[in-house]
Amino acid sequence: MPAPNRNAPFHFGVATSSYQIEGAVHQDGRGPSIWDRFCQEPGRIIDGSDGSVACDHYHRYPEDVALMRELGVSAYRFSVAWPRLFPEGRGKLNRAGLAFYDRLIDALLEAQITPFATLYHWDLPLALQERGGWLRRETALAFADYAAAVAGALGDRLRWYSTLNEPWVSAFVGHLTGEHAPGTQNLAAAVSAAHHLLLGHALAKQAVKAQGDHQVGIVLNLSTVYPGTERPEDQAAAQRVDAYHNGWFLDPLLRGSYPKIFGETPIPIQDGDLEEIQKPLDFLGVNYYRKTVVTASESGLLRARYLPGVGEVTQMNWEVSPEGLYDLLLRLGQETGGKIPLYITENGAAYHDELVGGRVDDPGRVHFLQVHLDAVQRARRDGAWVGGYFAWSLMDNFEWAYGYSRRFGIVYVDYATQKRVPKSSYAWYQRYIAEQRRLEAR
Ligand code: IFM
Repeated sequence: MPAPNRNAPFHFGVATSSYQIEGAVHQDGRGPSIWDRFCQEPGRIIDGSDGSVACDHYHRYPEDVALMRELGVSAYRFSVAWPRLFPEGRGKLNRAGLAFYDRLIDALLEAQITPFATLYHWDLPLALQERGGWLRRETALAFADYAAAVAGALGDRLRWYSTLNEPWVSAFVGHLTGEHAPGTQNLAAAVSAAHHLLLGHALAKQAVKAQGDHQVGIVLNLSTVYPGTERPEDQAAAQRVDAYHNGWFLDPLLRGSYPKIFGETPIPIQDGDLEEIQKPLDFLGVNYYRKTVVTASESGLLRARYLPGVGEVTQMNWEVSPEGLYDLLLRLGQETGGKIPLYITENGAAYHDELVGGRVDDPGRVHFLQVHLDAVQRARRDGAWVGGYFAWSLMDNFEWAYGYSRRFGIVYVDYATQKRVPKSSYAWYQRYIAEQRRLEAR
């Protein structure tokens, strides 16, 4: 596959992930994941729900692919569920689980939609967690074996791979704040998990590339961090928070070192790890939702206080801040020397959507998408190399610790009937894509 260049057609797409939409957790030999277990623990999920049925995409994928075809997207970002392929995390490949992705990819290609697969969007096989999960180096090795199996089985049609989705969330929300599976609360554990995730990324990238001429990248959740005032102490606080939210993964990937923000907390680096982790990416996926504004504080791990969003906020209380995306894209262009294409692999918003008379009107989301797409186009005009934009999400789904209480979709899902109802943002995005295609063709 030729390496993408700046003139390659821009992808407009939509994104989802396995545990958030598939359901069918007991079907065709899928093993349990850390999220199946986490959801069973009282108090972890605010509405007490889980992903066992979710959007039933496992059975309804033809309808979902038809929605994408109708929307006019040229790419779909989904994740492969590791426990479907390896119910115990490693060992014998479960062909029945693999067959689902075989069918999905065929349906996408038939609809002229390019599949972009993420290999890990947080659903670690429970069996691996029971042996220590991401705190163990062996999990990174198992991840590489799984990645090789995916590329070996699907690589004749699947060319685009993201190793990890938002490893910052897996490491810090899963192991420091404990709001996500596995629910640990320990800084040393988070730092260890982060390193093993990055090692897993590096080994999986190698393994996928050994299987064919594939494009392999990683997806990070990044946020532009601004100081609340010009005071030097607030600027220093912003730098610390930036090192935590962005630098903790960008620095080892782009520079081969970790930021020095956690004092003596040990990082389980072995000889050669950082060299592997720093090997060039084929693309960098950027998940962007909001900017971050901080001031200095006397307390807390980073001695910073996060300021609440001002102005327009989404249902998550995240401030609508497209300027943060513009600044981020230009910054990443500089940090990568303009040599790596950036893909906005997620961008979107939750709003209080209601189905009224068979319709869902979501002007807030339309506005959100519009201003962020404008920011992307402006950044491109100003020199950022961006290869695509994926709206999060194709449809409402299981929003992790928020259960089904937050709707991010451009398609409404009536969970009682599994009926899909395209929202007005879907119609808006459809018109936007068609218009961009017209402009490109001129
Ligand atoms: O739903 C999540 C997704 O799984 C990862 N990125 C952020 C989204 C919205 O919170």
